[in-house]
Amino acid sequence: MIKKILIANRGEIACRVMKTCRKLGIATVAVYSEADIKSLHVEAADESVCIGPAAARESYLSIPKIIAAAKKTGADAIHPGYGFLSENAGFAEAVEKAGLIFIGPPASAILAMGGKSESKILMEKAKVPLVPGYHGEKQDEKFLAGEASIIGFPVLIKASAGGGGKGMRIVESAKEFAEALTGAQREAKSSFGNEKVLIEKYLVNPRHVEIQVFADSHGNAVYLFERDCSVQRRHQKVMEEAPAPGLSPATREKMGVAAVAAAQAISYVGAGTVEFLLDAKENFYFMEMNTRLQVEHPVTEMITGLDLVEWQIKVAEGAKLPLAQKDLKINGHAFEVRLYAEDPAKDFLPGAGQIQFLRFPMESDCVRVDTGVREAPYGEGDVISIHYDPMIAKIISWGRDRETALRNMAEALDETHIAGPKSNIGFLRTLVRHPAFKAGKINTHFIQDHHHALLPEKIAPSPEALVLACLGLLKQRERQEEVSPDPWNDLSAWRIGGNDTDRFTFRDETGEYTLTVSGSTVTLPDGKTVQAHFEASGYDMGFFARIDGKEYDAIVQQSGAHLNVMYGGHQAELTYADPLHAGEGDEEVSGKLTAPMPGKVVAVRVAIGDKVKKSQPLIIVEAMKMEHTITAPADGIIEAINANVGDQVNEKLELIRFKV
Ligand code: MV4
Repeated sequence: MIKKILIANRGEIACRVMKTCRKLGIATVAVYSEADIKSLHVEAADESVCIGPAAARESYLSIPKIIAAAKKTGADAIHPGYGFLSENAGFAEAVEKAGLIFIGPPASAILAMGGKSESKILMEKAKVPLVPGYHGEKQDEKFLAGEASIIGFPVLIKASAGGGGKGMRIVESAKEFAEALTGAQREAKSSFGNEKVLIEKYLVNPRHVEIQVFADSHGNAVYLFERDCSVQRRHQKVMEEAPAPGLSPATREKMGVAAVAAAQAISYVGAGTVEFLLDAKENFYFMEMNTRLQVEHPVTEMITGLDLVEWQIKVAEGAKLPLAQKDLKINGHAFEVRLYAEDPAKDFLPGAGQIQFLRFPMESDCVRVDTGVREAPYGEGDVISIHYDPMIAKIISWGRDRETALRNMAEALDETHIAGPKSNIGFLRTLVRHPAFKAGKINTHFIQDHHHALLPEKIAPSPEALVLACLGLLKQRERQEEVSPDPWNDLSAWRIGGNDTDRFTFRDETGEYTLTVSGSTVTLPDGKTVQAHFEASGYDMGFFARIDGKEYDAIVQQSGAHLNVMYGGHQAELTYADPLHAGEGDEEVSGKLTAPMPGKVVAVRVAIGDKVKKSQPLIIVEAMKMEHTITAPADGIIEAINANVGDQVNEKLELIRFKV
């Protein structure tokens, strides 16, 4: 029996594994890098070991450091999570060699599925359907061009060692073949150090449907049905669901049987996923096998009622699978969305930085949140680090049918609020309301095909958002003046300088908006008026508001001149030109100094605790071949430094915390 598990991972997955360990009474050991000292996964573990600097290569990817941490703490097993070392055969081997249990497949199974061409040869033998194509050793241009003609155009050239779409070329006709081959080989060589390619029939609008399989060490294997992960951008999943919408029971069974055959062909043990492409006629073709637990496993848990991490641990202990195929049933429908720190408007550019405000939806039988960060601002606000994946959380919904599950997801997203790093929350809210998505009309080109509906042009802030911004600022002023509030304040109580009217000017990319507040009458930029009132709510940035009789539960978060207005599924980002602090610029004198643009830190001129003079250079960031010097805004003290020389930093990432 396993008594103590070391989790060789961080964040959301580390927290997820610990949840099951707690349930089973298994002790947990977290490992962490210097960037993760204050992370939730460290706090949640029974014990923790620091394994090195922020850079993953020197911490979460260091096999010797992780094994040493397991030895030191007396763990008897290691769970690799996903990403990092989870599909590294050398790691699985090293863990076993150290006399520890690897909670994952045998190294031989990881290796068997490691190469695209090699795995396809094995799958062909096991009678798992493959896309018509050539995946052999011969690589000369004439031969491959001949194969392409036999397959029939369009064909797809793929890097044999590849993944994630790198080294992929669609070829429409024979005359384009030679040039496309040269390009694919060059990209394969530079990305994977190996120019070997394979040729396949190009499927025009396939769906990505994957089967969850489980095998034990006694030769038993089952499938836990499928997940549809077609909604992706840049080969990154954004939304997953189970079961696949519209899939016939007959195809489901055929795919399940094929996936189990794939697992058995490589003597698989543990949790694995067999990925297929599915065409419009429900033909399915093997793509690859992921020899680990996957990010999207919760949707399978929601429709089967099982705990896949619990199964992984039991199988690793040598137990038989808890259930046989005939005992497994699909119950209802589940969705998962991945909340990322990224900017959809900038082609999903990954973001980073300190979370200023974060509220998750209430969890229930129908809503689950898997995350590695804490809600804010109860604490200091966790940091989404530039060193790791920018996923903030996964939000998972369940319903008795697809429509109900999707409605539950839409509501859960409306209850989710985040400020600080830019996030894809607005994009996700739009996605779950898209008519084609609602109708289950999805394939791997969904985001591209519906780009305009999903990523609309920036529109002017709504009147409600502007009024709520005014109320938020007035509420803040009230707190600063420490006036004890009556419920439903008369706004005129917070007038400044004896004027009859307060004037607020906000800006965003769409323009400038000025509102005036006089008593409870707010005049909008277009001259119309509304009646507005507010009442403080439980936490600092939140309040209840009534605008022309309609009620709002709002949050206004402010950092410097930057305002985030969040209310019932809406978010507006505004710049507030504060007349009392005119000329101070965007950054507060005390507070955070942030990167002016994405770039590389080339010098750090100060240390924590240093006393500095106004205008003294603190950090130099190189971007677009120019150096940008960040200087002290006033005489003060350096409280924290969040960057090292050589770090790649994103715009608005907090580099230095500064105190006057
Ligand atoms: C394909 C394909 C169409 N036809 N193979 C993309 C990543 C790589 N793992 C496999 N990929 C694809 N292979 C054939 N023969 C279309 C894709 C593809 C894709 C697959 C799954 C999820 C998203 C995708 C987005 C674009 C292309």
